[in-house]
Amino acid sequence: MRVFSGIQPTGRAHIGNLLGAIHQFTDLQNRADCLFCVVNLHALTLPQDPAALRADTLQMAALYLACGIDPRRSTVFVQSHVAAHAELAWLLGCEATYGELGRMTQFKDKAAGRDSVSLGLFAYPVLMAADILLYAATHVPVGDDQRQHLELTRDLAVRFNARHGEAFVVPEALIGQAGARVMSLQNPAEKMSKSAADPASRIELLDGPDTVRAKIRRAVTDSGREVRYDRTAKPAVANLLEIFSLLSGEAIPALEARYGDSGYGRFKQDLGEAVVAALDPIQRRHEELIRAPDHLEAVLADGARRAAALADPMLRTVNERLGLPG
Ligand code: ATP
Ligand code: LTN
Repeated sequence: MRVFSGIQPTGRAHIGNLLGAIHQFTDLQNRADCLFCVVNLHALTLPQDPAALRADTLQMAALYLACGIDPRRSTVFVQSHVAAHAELAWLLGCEATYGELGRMTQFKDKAAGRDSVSLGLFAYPVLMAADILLYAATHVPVGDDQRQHLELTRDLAVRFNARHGEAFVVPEALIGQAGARVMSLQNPAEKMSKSAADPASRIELLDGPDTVRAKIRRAVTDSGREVRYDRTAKPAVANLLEIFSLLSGEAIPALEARYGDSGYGRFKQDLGEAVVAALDPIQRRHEELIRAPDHLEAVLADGARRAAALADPMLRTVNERLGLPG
């Protein structure tokens, strides 16, 4: 079992990234060969400030470690340190079609309302396919929003193998059940997202205790005052219950039993404290890693070496299949 996944270093990671993606990563590293990447080339698909991107890249790598990814067990690296990602993306881009890329819902969402859309934003899923296929990954843990990109990755692998000869492993998505789709605190019909304009819509992993408490207090709830898990009738409360359960380890029925009739006030207050308690150790470890960046930089340099040692032979095979001289 070879696992690959990536998170963009744009803005601040939030509890959706933690519950949908990173919790799966820390679980998988105990039973699979894992690579976890900070996908900074993907971040360039939307305008970025260079100094902020540099800082956010290190911050995201520090968060991986702070959340429990162990660099002795997993390979942790930065996408732009391994040139093979961009090279394979070009080659796969020659297999992908305009029609299939235009059908990607993430592209349609991110392109909507912009008067100019870059080739990079359009080709985003091709670079993602390159990330995965380079390492012959068998499994890709992601949140529910990445399902369509994984299907495209599989299609590209199958198409390349059929046209040019066997080169790629066809990967499977690993989408957890609980936590795969944490919703916005301000609009339970939208997923919690780094790029949403309103910071009150998400709890960032580095939000201080008072910010966390205030965001939970301000989170929208549904009509009525009963704390009950019902995704259709009570989507906002159901989302808060899921977050509470996943971060505290208590089952949802136990939470319903405790808070069912006591109104939203006490429920939100205790949820705020549960989130603060879950984030505290992550923030302490993150702070230590950022304060002494030598360790982090050494981890990333070693990660890039290990990743390149796997990627380079795959790129040679692909070049060979396509008739590119070695
Ligand atoms: P944006 O919303 O700006 O596109 P993002 O918050 O989705 O950014 P990514 O780096 O694109 O962040 O996602 C990293 C991982 O976190 C992916 O596996 C993604 O599926 C997962 N993820 C993102 N948002 C959520 C969410 N609300 N619930 C569960 N998982 C999520
Ligand atoms: N598109 C992903 C981030 C990403 C990724 C990957 C995830 C880029 N490359 C490879 C898994 C495997 C997202 O979450 N928005």
